[in-house]
Amino acid sequence: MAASQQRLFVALWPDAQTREQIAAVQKQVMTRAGLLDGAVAFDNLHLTLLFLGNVASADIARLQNHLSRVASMPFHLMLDRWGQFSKPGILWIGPQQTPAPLQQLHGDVAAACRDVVSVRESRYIPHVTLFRKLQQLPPVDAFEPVAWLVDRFVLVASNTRPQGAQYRVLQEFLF
Ligand code: 2AM
Repeated sequence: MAASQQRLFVALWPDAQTREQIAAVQKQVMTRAGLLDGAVAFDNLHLTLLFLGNVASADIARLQNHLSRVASMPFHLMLDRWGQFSKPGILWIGPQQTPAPLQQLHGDVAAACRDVVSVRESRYIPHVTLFRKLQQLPPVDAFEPVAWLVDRFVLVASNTRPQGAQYRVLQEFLF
């Protein structure tokens, strides 16, 4: 029987080369700080555009339809700064300056989703989480900025399990 609802989010999903570069930054911290736990799994690395939470399965096709109307030009995104959310021990990398097309895309995705599901307003901080649930945030060094050519976004279903989240890309939306 199909689940009556799914936990969803909209994200930028790194291409293979960008994913490797992000993972290299993650590895650099692990090696230097001797971290054993908390690293986000390689396949799960992503940048959230909008977290939707639980969405009724019956609404997903309509959501996909609305998202397919979101347009953008491809744009460059430079991941060149560290950031942290100290409460859940999150360490991330993100852009020093949010490119205008990314801010626009976030707004357009939110507007498209709002027609179908309720979307909470909060300040958008674009980031790729590298580590979660760290007891102590490790010292971080300068890193080789990751240059990402963004030409699509994805709708993702998240299955939270005790051994970690499992993500499944439901649809890719090319610009
Ligand atoms: P995070 O990387 O900072 O944890 C899937 O859970 C994605 O949605 C993650 O990238 C997560 O961001 C993001 N997200 C945003 N708000 C969330 C929330 N309230 N609960 C869970 N994930 C959230």
